[in-house]
Amino acid sequence: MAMDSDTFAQLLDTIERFVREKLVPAEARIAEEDKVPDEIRQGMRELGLFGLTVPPEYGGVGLTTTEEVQLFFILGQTSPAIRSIIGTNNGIGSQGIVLDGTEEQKNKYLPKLASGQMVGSFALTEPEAGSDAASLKTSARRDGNGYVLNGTKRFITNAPHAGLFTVMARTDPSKPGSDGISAFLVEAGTKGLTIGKIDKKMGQKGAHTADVIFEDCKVPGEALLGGKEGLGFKTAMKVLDRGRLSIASVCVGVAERLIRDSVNYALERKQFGKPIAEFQLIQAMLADSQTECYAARSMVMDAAVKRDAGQNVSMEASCCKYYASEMVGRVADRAVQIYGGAGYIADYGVERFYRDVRLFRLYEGTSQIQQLVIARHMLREAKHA
Ligand code: COS
Repeated sequence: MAMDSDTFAQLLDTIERFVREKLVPAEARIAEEDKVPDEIRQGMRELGLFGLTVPPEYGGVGLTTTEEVQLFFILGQTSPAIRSIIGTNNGIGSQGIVLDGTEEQKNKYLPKLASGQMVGSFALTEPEAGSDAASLKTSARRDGNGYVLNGTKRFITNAPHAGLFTVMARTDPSKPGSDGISAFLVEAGTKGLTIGKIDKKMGQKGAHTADVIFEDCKVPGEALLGGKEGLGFKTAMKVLDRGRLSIASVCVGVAERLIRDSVNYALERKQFGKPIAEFQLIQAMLADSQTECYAARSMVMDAAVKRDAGQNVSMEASCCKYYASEMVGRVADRAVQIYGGAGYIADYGVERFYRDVRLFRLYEGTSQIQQLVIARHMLREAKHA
């Protein structure tokens, strides 16, 4: 249920202040040290930011999708790595349980994820199964009342910090596609589960990914998400529908930040005897960024409203993720151009965003996968018309 508008406005106000006063000043240090300081994690816990999308009956804030995207328009206005700290608990690391978990699984894990006491992680990708997620090879062989997992998951966000993994594994080897896949809730520390070394990434320093390796990792029968085999792929796809909208809203937030910084820089920086903001070629870049960002924001709001009204927004979520992630790439590129030489120098921070936003076009489905999902929906609808 939506919050009353005053309470929600207050929440947005608090987040806006937190971003401005605590997060933006810490950006350079986080990138330098490749670590989000404990006091920021704690501040995020105190503000309830780990449980924004977890229903209130399990200790979360229970934001509607419309509220969530508005919040991320604001929380996105800082280094994406900071958002990533709470990203999995609000998105792919909790939503499988919210959507398809048994009551027991919800009661056991959601309060811990909502409070930030436990970090949730989503283990779908494998060395040889990225875009083609349904070809995953990690196996879950039945063993007595439980299962034994074997396989390697790759580039798993927040894996080094996670207390719980939603793991997609094949329970039925006779079915090579999506039907044979089930989802499991596997706790960190389970014998046979190890985490690889932290990946060295192009950007988003402070947010960590790593391999998650299962070697004869035995889990109890209760670890099967929803208590039913064969539903894991569908759960993953539903989780990604919401995740993609959320990523799109973060892209809008980052773009708004970069546009603001670009405008301020253009007003300050003087060349040929006047601020560069007075030159029409600079104005054209600002106008293009603003127009595209506004388009992405409107798309995200429209899809969120539709989702809250109970409509299937798989296609819209892909449209939003596709457009917004490509848009923020162009906005970041123009920001570097407006800053000129300074845009290439680390002290100004713009080059860091330029690298950070590159990931948005890759994770939770590449731009090409979004195109494919969009086109499939269009063709399916046309066939059924
Ligand atoms: N919601 C619910 N069910 C869905 C769904 C969705 N959004 N998308 C697909 N499904 C269902 C389909 O309806 C189908 O069910 P039936 O067999 O009962 O008809 C089943 O899942 C398989 O779907 P599909 O045939 O479309 O699967 P494909 O193997 O062709 O793959 C893509 C679909 C490519 C879209 C999928 O693999 C994908 O999204 N890949 C990218 C993965 C990704 O984002 N990885 C990022 C890592 S996670 S951070």
